[in-house]
Amino acid sequence: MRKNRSLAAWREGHTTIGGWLSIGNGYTAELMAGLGFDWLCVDMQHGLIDYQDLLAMLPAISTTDTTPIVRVPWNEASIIMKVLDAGAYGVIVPMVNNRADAERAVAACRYPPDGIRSFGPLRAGIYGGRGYGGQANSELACIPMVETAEALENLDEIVSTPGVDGILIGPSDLALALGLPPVGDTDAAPHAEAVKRILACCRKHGVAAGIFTGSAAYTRRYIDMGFQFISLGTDNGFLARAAIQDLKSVREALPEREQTGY
Ligand code: 3PY
Ligand code: MG
Repeated sequence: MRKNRSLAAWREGHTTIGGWLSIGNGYTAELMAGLGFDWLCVDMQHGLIDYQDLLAMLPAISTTDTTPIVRVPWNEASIIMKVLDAGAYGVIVPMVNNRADAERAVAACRYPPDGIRSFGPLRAGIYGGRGYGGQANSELACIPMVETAEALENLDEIVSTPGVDGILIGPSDLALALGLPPVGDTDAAPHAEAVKRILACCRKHGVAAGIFTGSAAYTRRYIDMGFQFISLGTDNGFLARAAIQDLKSVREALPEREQTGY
């Protein structure tokens, strides 16, 4: 079976940099994959992406060595199994609140006897190649998100759930959980403390710690703290930031009365 390069890097203690895909399009997925991210996450929770889009985006990512990961809309076995069958090598599961939620996510990612995944890896078998059925349980990453008040209370039991390969912090929902505005890249003390606590818990249990960001500055900070998988930014965010910057620079060169546009 094709190796999961990102999961192997986490197991060896390395740091990986990923990107986030919110635009449901094979072309933008291929463009982003060609830029050299270690992994890309196709976001079916908040991204404007449905299953037909996913079927174009995963093969687009497969033109490169970038690891294809999918965030499912919710912790439901049916969609977890369908994205795995389409060739996802990692599944990010939002809003995991307790041990039972984490166990449910893991079970959906693993074939019996380790879990309840049903067999039918239509595209996954092509992408993964020979040996997929026998090796999938140890090659595919199950990544619950910690981003709620309840999850903070049950942190140890979530992180130590057998079969959990990584924990992804959702910083905006975490901010809401702490009574703060939903801003992910924040210096607010309770947020920074919660992030540190989650990271320490992952280290204690030998689980890779990951976090979503919207900036190079926060990505660098989280690399220095020891996070092993960090999302640097989103396709829509990169596009908007570059367009705003260029538009601003040329508008500033116009006569003052034309600077605001027509
Ligand atoms: C969050 O910040 O809550 C996320 O889930 C990132 O997408
Ligand atoms: Mg979230």
